[in-house]
Amino acid sequence: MSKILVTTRIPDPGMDILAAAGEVELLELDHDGLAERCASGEYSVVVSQLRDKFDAELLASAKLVGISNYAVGFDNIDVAAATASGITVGNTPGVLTDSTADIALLLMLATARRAIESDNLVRSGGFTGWKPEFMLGTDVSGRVLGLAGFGRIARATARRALGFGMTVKFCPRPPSDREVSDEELGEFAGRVEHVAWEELVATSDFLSLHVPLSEATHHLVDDRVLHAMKNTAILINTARGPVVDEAALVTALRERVIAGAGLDVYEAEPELAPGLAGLPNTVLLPHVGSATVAVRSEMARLCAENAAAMATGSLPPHPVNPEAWGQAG
Ligand code: 8YV
Repeated sequence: MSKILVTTRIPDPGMDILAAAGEVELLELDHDGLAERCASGEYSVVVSQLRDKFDAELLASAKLVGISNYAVGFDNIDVAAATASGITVGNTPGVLTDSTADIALLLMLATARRAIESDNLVRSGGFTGWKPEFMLGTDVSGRVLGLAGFGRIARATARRALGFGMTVKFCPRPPSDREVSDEELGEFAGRVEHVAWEELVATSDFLSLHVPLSEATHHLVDDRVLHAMKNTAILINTARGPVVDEAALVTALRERVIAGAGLDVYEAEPELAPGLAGLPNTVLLPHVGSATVAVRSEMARLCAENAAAMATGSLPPHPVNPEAWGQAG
């Protein structure tokens, strides 16, 4: 039986499922090492994470049945190239929706109400007494939240924002658009407004990004878009760093083109664009959208179930490209 290669240890519920499915080898590898192992024919499945880049070259020489990504996103994998090589890709949808939407709200509130600045001030002894015009922030209630994207996490964010008394607008596939049926709107029919990307950018008090990273969304928020936003607006990114031109964002924040940003993801993660860390009008988190004990365990279970299925000859329960199944050379 060929082995399962795990590039980063996942929580125990997942490791247990993998161990029951076959021989598991845990190896942290750089890109060349990963390419070499994938081409070796020793492994049927790789359990990967975002750091592992499966580009077209690696995938063309890979002798694998499947890749099980420990993430809902799969922009680290060239899925078309995987499909061409008959390699099925699995992901972990659904289980991190609420935790990531929580982080979007946390970033909105923390940025608007200056939570980190306030916390630093108290800790450093700067709280010398209450004053009427001290640490004033921005309301969330009554403001417009613009959602770029309208998938699971955007909807969970909308649900929360409506609870905070916000007006919610969305553009389902920026920078272009697409139809959204009443059926797809579901519980949101009559409660959220579908607008064009340009309108979303120009009218949002909070612009929150919920799009996958692709060629179409790379630098979706660039200098031009930042200048089209309100100068009182706050940008929230819990999606993928490269959706924002981070250097342009630093300039826009410094020059008060927009008022603030709450970020969980970065363009060259874990590196930050020069100047970003020094800006007071930002809240910066270390990619923790799915970081709760329960969610990471569930992700491990889904990821391991995908890997175990593929390693033992079945279509994974959460395939990204089911058409690749059974096509491995
Ligand atoms: C993970 C994520 O932290 O699921 C995703 O797409 O971005 C996060 O949940 C990360 O992917 C771990 O690999």
